[in-house]
Amino acid sequence: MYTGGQMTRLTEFIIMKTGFVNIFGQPNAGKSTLLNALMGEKLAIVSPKVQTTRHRIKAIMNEKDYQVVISDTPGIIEPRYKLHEKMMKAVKGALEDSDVALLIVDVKEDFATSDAIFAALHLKVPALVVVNKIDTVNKDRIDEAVAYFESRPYCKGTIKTSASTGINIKAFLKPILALLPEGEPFFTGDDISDLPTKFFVSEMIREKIYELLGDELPYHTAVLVREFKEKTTLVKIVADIIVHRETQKVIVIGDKGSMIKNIGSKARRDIEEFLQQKVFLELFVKVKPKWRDNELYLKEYGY
Ligand SMILES: Nc1nc2c(ncn2[C@@H]2O[C@H](COP(=O)(O)OP(=O)(O)OP(=O)(O)O)[C@@H](O)[C@H]2O)c(=O)[nH]1
Ligand SMILES: [Mg+2]
Repeated sequence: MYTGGQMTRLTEFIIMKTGFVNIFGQPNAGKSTLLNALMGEKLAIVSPKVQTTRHRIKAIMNEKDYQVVISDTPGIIEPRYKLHEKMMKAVKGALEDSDVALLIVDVKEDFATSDAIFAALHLKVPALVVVNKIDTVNKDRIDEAVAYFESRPYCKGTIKTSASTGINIKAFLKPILALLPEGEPFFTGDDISDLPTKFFVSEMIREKIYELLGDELPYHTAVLVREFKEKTTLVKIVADIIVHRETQKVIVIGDKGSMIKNIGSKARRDIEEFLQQKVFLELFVKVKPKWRDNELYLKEYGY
């Protein structure tokens, strides 16, 4: 019996572990830091303030034997503005297409609050609890977290990690890959995200606002990239920083423009690193009262 033809064909099948692995948790638990650590690249902005991430950010991890589409999501909160509702819609979207859920907790924080949030997700897919920030506590506290979450009905296992001090990616992915189905890759080519460059540029500017401006102001701010032009020697970018009130505009501009200059030069450095190109960045500040509750503005700013 001749089987040669079939055998050749069989080797063409790509059998790999594939699926959507989505990260959920309270604000500030380290979701974006974890995504960046797994990707080995800064795709999601990070800050010590809560509610930094406002979108679902999909990133694609490609290896010979797996394709994991991993998503960062906004921290789970009770919505107070339309903007928050959009953020929670992004969480819901990620819940719906998860193959595996990564439920992340800051090991320093009280476990019951995260537990209530995770239970309320009513997950239909297997979940692993990521016990994060283990660099900040002693071993007893880590053991306590593991024992607590392993007793919860939604939890298939725990992963202890410190997303900000370095991750062993292979070891981290092992229990996740074990839960993923086999199939064909969802994405071909070598894109590492489904989001456009403009999105990452506006996020890098927003990150500097979180870093440099006081408590409330970042939450009243959006960034809109109005122009993105690739010239021969550099990329010209024009962006608006949107605030609610004139008084906030004054703060963002700063004394003789010192604050906006600082935001601009810090953001420019990150954007140049990201694009691997020289950047000319021009920033403007615009006042749009109550933009967080205005459908039209929210849409315009990418929410
Ligand atoms: N010490 C320590 N800090 C961490 C670790 N992971 C994250 N952080 C810090 O925790 C803060 C919040 O991290 P993010 O990644 O922005 O948290 P997030 O869950 O994405 O927050 P939101 O987007 O607001 O929901 C930042 O200051 C991080 O540097 C960790 O493993 N150890
Ligand atoms: Mg985040």
